[in-house]
Amino acid sequence: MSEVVKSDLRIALIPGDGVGTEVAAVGQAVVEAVAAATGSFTVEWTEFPWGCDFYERTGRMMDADGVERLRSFDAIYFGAVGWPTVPDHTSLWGLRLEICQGMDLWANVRPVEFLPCVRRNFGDESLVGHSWILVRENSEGEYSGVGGRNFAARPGAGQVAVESAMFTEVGCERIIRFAFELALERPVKRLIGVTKSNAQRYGMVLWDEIFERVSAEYPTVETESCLVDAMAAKMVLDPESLSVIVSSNLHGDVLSDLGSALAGSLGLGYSANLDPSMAAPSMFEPIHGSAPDIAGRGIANPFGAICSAGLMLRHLGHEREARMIEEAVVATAAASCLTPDLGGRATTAEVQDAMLQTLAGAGASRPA
Ligand code: GGG
Repeated sequence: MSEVVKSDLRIALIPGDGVGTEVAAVGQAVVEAVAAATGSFTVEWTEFPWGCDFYERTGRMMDADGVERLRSFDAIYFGAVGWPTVPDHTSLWGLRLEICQGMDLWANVRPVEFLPCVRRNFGDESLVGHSWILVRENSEGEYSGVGGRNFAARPGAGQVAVESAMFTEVGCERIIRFAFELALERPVKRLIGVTKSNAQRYGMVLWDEIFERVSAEYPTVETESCLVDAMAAKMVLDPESLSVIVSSNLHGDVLSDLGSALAGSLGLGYSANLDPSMAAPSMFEPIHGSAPDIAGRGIANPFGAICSAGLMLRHLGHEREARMIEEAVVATAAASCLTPDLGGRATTAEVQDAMLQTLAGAGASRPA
């Protein structure tokens, strides 16, 4: 994912809703700490107040020209979307999907990592250091928005709703090829293509066929096609065997939540919504939502947001700085500085402090 090195970064910041605002602030502080420690880049942040509060005031989740305004940035750093006062389908379609589909950020990369000292209901210590990458198709499939409702005047007896999944050859091929390229970079060159093509015999069979066709171009990558139900079971029963997984929009959404939960918490999951051509700015965010149950209590897990910031720096060409963030996260976890969802007692602010201290030390010990 490493591309052009830019040393004066212009980042659009969209904290969004609930804990999104809390963890995005930590990610921002971590990026600033890396910039200070290395002197290798500066960041100009432009914050947008979009989200459910904005909706309550304006009737929109973001400004009408929001997508066009975002285009001029190098990247977008996002918190979370959703709040009980706004229907979930309104908030999601009005902001996150509006941005991803509006700019065709078609590759959603969602790593899962097993960190030290984290309380997990699953697996043992041998999983620490292991990682998977879930590659989620991010522009079409079940989230194409094709469908409608009718007969609203017949409530309780005759309403009809149709929700169609749309799979295009271009959409399937580009994400599958992207996943193969990613698998090539991994120590274990293994890729699983996920569908439900026994039950859904059009789009998902097209996906399977394209997966098989593209696989012929990557003879060094070991492949397997797996039904999504079997994939969920494999993640639980055979976690060591997995490397890269590629799936449709809905399946990737679900499997990445499962992956993060298996690794210890949804708060760990991080992601990049990429336009691999770099024509549009890519968007980086933790995979979790706004968590209204813990919002405002100062205990949200910031690791997902922090690691998303690391992915953002890597995407903008700052590989060394991305590694600094990843190493500081592992060190913070290894020191058991963990929020309650991971079995610890630390607050969000304490995790931030530990990260900043580690990064300052890493900067001080770096040769000039
Ligand atoms: N930071 C990610 C976020 O806010 N996710 C909320 C959500 O419901 N996402 C659904 C999706 O990823 O499609």
